[in-house]
Amino acid sequence: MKEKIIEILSNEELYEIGFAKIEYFKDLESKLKLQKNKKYDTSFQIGNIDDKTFKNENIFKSAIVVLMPYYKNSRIIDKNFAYVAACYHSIDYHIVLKSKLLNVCNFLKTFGYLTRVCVDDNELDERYLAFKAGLGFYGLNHLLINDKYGSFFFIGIILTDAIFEYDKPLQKTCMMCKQCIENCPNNAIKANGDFNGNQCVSYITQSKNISKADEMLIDQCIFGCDICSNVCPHNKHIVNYSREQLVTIDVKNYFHLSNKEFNNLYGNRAFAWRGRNIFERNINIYKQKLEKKGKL
Ligand code: B12
Repeated sequence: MKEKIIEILSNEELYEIGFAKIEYFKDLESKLKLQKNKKYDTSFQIGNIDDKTFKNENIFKSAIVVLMPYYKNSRIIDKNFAYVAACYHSIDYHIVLKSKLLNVCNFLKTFGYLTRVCVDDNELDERYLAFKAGLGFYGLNHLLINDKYGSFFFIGIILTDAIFEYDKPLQKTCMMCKQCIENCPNNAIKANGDFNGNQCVSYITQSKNISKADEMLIDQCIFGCDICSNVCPHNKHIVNYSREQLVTIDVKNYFHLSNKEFNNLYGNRAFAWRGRNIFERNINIYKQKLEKKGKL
């Protein structure tokens, strides 16, 4: 059955596949508790620690975990154009990756197995499940790193009650070069390895109410942040996937869009979930910066 699942996923151009056993993840529990006590959790996290660690009896026995790589060169040299972080350029990965996983679900259902598809919209700790499935190792920047794709990939998961032979986590760490710590613009990545999601510029660009100090952190990349990925040496020599449709915004000639216009233009992009107001607020913050410097 495992071979057939791998074959179905390969036909969808998904090649990094791992199988993890669902059980009570005690080592994760202690890490999540520390994170929570320090108030480093963001408002974007869903579910509680018991859900993430499968502490209670669960109908699912296994997680089939897949990685889908994305285009890594998001940066635009021309300062007159704002852009979004690498993972937001393509057609919404929630839609694309979920649809790629459906054939495996249909296959498992023919044997009477239960399935649930998860892509970034759930209570799971997806990075941890991918780690358990042997697909990568943790970086100091808290991203999961895969030997083939670096950290430029999305994670998709199928939970099922089918039982497999499981993969083992990699016994590896990142190079610990600390480039991510040194280059993080808001000190979100701590020297002791902690990560304060509330300080992450990616979170700030997506948040509704932000302070004047937060505004200072929004720059040419107006949605998400790739700094800790871009400086990571594990991302230097990886294959680049160039099937993306870049989102660039001509700041000088950008005019306010109606909700309908915004949805027509960007409704199928992953950043659209936060709505037009946040998108335009960030463009305006960047525009004002350019104007102040006399560069527009
Ligand atoms: C909320 C969220 C965010 C928040 C908070 C992120 C954070 N680090 O806390 C914000 C908005 C800031 C964010 C930003 C980004 N995100 Co995000 N995000 C999520 C989401 C929805 C939940 C993650 C979460 O809150 N986990 C709980 C926290 C506490 O756990 P954690 O950070 O994973 O780390 C815990 C464990 O993994 C464990 N752990 C850590 N190290 C180790 C080591 C060992 C050995 C072990 C055993 C365990 C362990 O302990 C940690 C607690 O301290 C996930 C999808 C999901 N459901 O998982 C995507 C997800 C993590 N994001 C993703 C992406 C792509 C991004 C961005 C790159 C987007 C961008 N360009 O702006 C940035 C990267 C920022 C960064 N350096 O992490 C990808 C990750 C891809 C990857 N290669 O790792 C995910 C998995 C979405 C997906 N399905 O593809 N994100």
